[in-house]
Amino acid sequence: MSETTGAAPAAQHSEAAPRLSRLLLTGAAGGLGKVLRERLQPMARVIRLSDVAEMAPAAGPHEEVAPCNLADKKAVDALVAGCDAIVHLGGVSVERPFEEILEANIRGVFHVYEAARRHGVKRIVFASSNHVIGFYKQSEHIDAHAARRPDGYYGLSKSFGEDMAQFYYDRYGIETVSIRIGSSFPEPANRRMMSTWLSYRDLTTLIEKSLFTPGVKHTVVYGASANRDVWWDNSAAAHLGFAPQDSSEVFRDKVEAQPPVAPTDPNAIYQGGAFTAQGPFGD
Ligand code: NAI
Ligand code: 15L
Repeated sequence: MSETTGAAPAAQHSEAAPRLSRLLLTGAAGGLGKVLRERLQPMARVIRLSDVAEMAPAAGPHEEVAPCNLADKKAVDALVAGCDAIVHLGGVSVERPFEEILEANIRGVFHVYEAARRHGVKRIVFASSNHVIGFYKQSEHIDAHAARRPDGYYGLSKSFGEDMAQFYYDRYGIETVSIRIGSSFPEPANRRMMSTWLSYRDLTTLIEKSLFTPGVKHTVVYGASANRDVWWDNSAAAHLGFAPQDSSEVFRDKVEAQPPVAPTDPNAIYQGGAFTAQGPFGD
């Protein structure tokens, strides 16, 4: 059965004790953060919600709010203290001038890994993005070993984050699953997203697998639902056992009722769609 709305099911603390004591969720005030804070609740006794933006709704049971700018190294160090795993969603999530990306995403991810090293956190789930490989054509099928082809400064920052994850595994044994999220919204907004869509239910499952599968080292996995025309092969991440349950197919009639996209439009050519044509900035 497909999940067609963004509404979260009621989260419940089951009879079994949650597997984590304190889970840090960065970017918790953002689009995915708002959805995940409830869905991840059964996995941790407490979820520490962090963002530079105001947290709404305010903390509920099993939640605590810790405002933090990821660009502030000391603040991130204090943020991570006392946590046993991190789901790192925080940062600039679209293409922007390099200086903005540098602070939130590049310095930010360094600060998160340094704090994890200092405080003994051994598992991170990194919200990477399809924009790490955005310059592949939609006619190409790739796996996690394909050379990266970032489609902008944002994609570059996620590529850097994946390298950071690999380095901190090789040097310090901190394990990460980098999820190259496609398009995680209540429903696909356009034809391109018919391929890239990731339902909230499948995202939640993938994060759970990423947190609790033993021995992931640094795994790169594509985050897409079981869509008809998916471009990504997840065989290199088979050990996660991720089997998406949803498909964009239930939205096909609605999406295909939209005006056609010109064959020369980046949205019809590249996996990264319009991101491949944004910028330059500040000329
Ligand atoms: P979002 O933009 O709604 O949320 C990001 C959050 O990060 C915001 O609440 C923002 O205030 C916070 N943030 C930005 N700069 C910060 C800083 N310097 N310090 C602390 N917090 C800061 O994005 P969304 O859609 O929720 O995505 C979450 C993560 O997943 C992002 O890392 C994004 O790049 C990634 N992602 C999301 C996709 C999607 O389809 N929603 C697709 C691919 C990747
Ligand atoms: C992303 O990385 C963005 O964070 C999200 O807002 C969408 O634009 C998504 O990619 C996408 O490619 O659809």
